[in-house]
Amino acid sequence: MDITFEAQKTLQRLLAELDFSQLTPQKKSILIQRLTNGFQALFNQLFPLYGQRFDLHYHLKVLLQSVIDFHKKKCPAQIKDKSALWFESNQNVGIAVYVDLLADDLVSLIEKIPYFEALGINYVHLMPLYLSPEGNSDGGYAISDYRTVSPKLGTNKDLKDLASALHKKGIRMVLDFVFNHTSDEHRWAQAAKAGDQEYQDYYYFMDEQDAMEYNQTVREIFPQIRRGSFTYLPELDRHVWTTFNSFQWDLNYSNPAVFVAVVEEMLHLILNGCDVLRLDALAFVWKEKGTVCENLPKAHNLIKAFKACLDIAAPHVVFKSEAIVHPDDVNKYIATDECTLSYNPLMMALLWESLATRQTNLLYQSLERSFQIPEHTTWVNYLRCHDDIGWLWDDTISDRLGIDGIGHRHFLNQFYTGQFAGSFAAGVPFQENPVNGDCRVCGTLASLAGVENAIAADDPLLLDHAIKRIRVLNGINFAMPGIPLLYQGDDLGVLNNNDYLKDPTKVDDSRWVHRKKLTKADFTLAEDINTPQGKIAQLIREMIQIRKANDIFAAKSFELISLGSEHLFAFKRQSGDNVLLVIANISEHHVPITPTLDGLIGNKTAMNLLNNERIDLSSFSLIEPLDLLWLTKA
Ligand code: OTU
Repeated sequence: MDITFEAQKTLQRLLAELDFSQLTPQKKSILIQRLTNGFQALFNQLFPLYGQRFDLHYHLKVLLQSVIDFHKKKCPAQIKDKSALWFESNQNVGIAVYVDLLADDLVSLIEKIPYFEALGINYVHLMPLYLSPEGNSDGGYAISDYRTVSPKLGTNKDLKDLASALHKKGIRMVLDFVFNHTSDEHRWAQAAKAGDQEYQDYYYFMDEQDAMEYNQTVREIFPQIRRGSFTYLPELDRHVWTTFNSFQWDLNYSNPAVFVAVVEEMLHLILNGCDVLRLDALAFVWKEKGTVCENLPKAHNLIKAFKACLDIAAPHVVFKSEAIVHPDDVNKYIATDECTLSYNPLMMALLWESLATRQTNLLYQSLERSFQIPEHTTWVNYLRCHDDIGWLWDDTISDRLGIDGIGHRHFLNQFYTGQFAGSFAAGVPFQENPVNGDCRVCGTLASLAGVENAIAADDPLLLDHAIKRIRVLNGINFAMPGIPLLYQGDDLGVLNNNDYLKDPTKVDDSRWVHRKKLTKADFTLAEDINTPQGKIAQLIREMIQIRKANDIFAAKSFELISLGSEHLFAFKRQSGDNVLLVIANISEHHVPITPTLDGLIGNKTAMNLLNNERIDLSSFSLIEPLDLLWLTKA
């Protein structure tokens, strides 16, 4: 079969059947142009998924009609900067916030825009804000209606107004696209529960035997909530696939009607005015019996098909991948025809790993293998987010370094939950697996880096170290190629918060320890430079300003540099004659460097951008404890 010929033939037939009326002639011609350019890519991805379906033509017609109808609707004012490669700029600095934890609702969040501006933020990820079940909704990741904003946060109009207000200030809005599952209160799930066969086919309903077979090869994500990946529905005597909580039902993408329906929901999200869609839990979207049901090749066909729809319907929007999986699998989602942006969970986890071990070998070796991604795609670099930290690295690399993967992960969990003698960290375990002992870690940046324990011990040296650790981590994060992403409260040095233990809907989910309602007091504390919080807030603000003021932070050429010590991490960025050499000492000791730096910088003197000090490189050979340098030519 000639797939190009088939695609063109199908498109010609569809164009004759589709209803373009009500579109202005200009919109119609743009859309036909995009369809002509983009249909092949869509067809190429859908054919392997649904080519055997007798009704594929019907589904394609419904799909494209939805794209046409989308163009009849009005979007909020777009951002002025129309550069297609905006994500490569050093002006980008992001933050992830819960609407009701930073403000109260969408209307009051508009009042926080000056705070974003003062911090230098131009990319705001609003955590899920759609209608979701009362009580536990997995922090909003169980969606009951993609088209309706949660009434607790406001109205759809409020969200559009917020998008316009952000855009006016040059700030991009990021929304979640939670397409692996819906809540069990979504109208599709309700219909399925009521016995509607059409909607039961939207999910994975099966008998016990089948569920047991799948469970044999599928990883457990929330083992403390429930064993296995299924939830029994007594009223139907069926098991439904629930990778996460029992109220989050996985969508069945082997059914083309689900793909089409979810594209329609995606277009509704875009009507709110977002610039980036964060693809939640994308590793799980395709399932096949006898496999791990994660990162399967057809998951990529499916995501590329969504992307092809996006390119036809709303090419100004890009996808961000949220794959918290093996690094090789993380990278497979990153491509100009799949996800333009991706979280960088490998660097995040290994920065914490190196702080604990005071060794950077695993970080170096892992980034050497995985940091390079295709041209015109970008990492989103972060230190903390709303989720736990999982120790995901490639074990062939740790093996090569003589590190036992299982033992080392156990050590890291002990270390970051403060059970390892001498640990500086005050984290909390998350989802300990009773069978294999797996566990992840929660906590705010400040608490994990040692601020909480240092304050409790009233020890100025420990506190100094903790703040320097935060400086080192941020200094790497803000200087690596990619978009640095802050997590709400970490810019204010907020500590862990135990209020969730009193809330029955949150007590079983320790991620709430780092999801604190930010109060006036948190902001006031961060304004006082004599407090640890004030020092943290200031160092982060300064780094952002320096990053934005120097084009070198947009340089594409990137190289990891070894300075001859396992306690150091260094890298170099270069653009023409312009050089940035970043050196971080992740230990509490003075560390000598073996090579002289003038060769690396291409000059006898350097300037440390962080304090404007000139350094004579011929005599510079010692890095201070937990120090961080951003060196350029003086
Ligand atoms: C995501 O994370 C979200 O970030 C979580 O907040 C949600 O609970 C979850 O999906 C369900 O919507 O298991 O612990 O990549 O690690 O997708 C976090 C695999 C999660 C998972 C990730 C998921």
